[in-house]
Amino acid sequence: MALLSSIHYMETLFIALVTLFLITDLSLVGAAQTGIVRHYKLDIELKNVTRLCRTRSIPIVNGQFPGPRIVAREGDRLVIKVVNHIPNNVTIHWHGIRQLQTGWADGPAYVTQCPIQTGQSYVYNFTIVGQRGTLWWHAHSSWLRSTIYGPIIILPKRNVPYPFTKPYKEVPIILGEWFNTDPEAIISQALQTGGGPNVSDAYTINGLPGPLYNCSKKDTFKLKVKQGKTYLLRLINAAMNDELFFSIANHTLTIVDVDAVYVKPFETDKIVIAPGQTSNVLLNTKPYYPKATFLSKLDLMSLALAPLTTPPHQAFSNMKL
Ligand SMILES: [Cu+2]
Repeated sequence: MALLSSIHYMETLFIALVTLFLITDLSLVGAAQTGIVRHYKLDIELKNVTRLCRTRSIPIVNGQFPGPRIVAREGDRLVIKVVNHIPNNVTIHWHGIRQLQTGWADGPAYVTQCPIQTGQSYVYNFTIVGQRGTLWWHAHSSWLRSTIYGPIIILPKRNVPYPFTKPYKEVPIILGEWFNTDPEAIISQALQTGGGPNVSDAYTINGLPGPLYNCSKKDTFKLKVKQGKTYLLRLINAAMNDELFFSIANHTLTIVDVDAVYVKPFETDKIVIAPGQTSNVLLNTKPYYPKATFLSKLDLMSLALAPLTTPPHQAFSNMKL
C-alpha cells in the first residue's frame, strides 16, 4: 500500500512537473516574435582566397570571408534563404539560438534536416526569444565550418538600452583558423585513422592571420580607434577545436555578456574563449596616445590583435605572442 501510494505520489509529481514545463514553454512562445521579420539570403559558393601566400578555392558566403553579419533585435523573426552553389552537401547552424518550437531550423545535417544539395536551397525560419548579445552561424556539415561562418548580432528590443555604458562603436572579432590544405581532406583522414586531425596553419582574426606567420604581415586585422572611447567587441571563437586566449596589450577588457546572456560586468586583462563560445567585451581606449599627439581628433592607435594558444600535447603555456 505504502509502495502504491508512493508510486502515485511520483506520478502526480511527474504530471505536475510536465505541466510546469509546458506552462514555461507556452509563456515563452507567447513572448515570441514581438519584433519585425528580417529577410536574409546566403549564397554559398567557391571563391579564391589567398592567405599565407597560398591561394585556395574555398566555400564562403556572399563572396565574403568571414561571411556577412546577420543583425536582428530580440523578438525578431529571421527568414534566411540559404542557396548551395558548391559541390558538397551543406547546412547552416545558428549557433546558440534556442529554436523554441522551430527545431527543424537548427541546421545540423542529418539531425534536424537533410543537407541542402548542390543547386538547392532551404529557408530557415525562426524567432529570437529571450536572447540578446552575440551568437554566430556556421556550416554544420563535415568541416565546412572552417570557412563558412559569420556573426549573429542580436540587439536589445527597440528602446531597451544596454545595461552598461553605451559603446561608441561595435566591432565583431571572429577568431578562426586558416588551413593551407583542404580541411575536408584533413577531417576525413582523421576519421579514417582515428587520430586527431592535423592542426591548422594559422589562427585568424576576422579571417586574417596577423603579422606572426610566414607571408602574413599584410593580412593583419587592424582596428582604428579614437582616444577615450568605449568599444564593444563582439568576440566569437570560430576555431575548429581550440580554446583561445584573447587580450589587447596594455588594456583591460570588461566582460558584459557571454553566449547572448548578460553577466555582471567584470574586468580582466585576458579572456579564454572556447570553440563555439561568444562574449561581448567592452574596451576603453586610453584618453591619450603619446606617440600620436600630433594627430588631432582621430587617433591612429591601430591594435594588432593576436590569439594566444597552447598547441596540443604540450604543457599549458600562456605565452604572449
Ligand atoms: Cu555551432
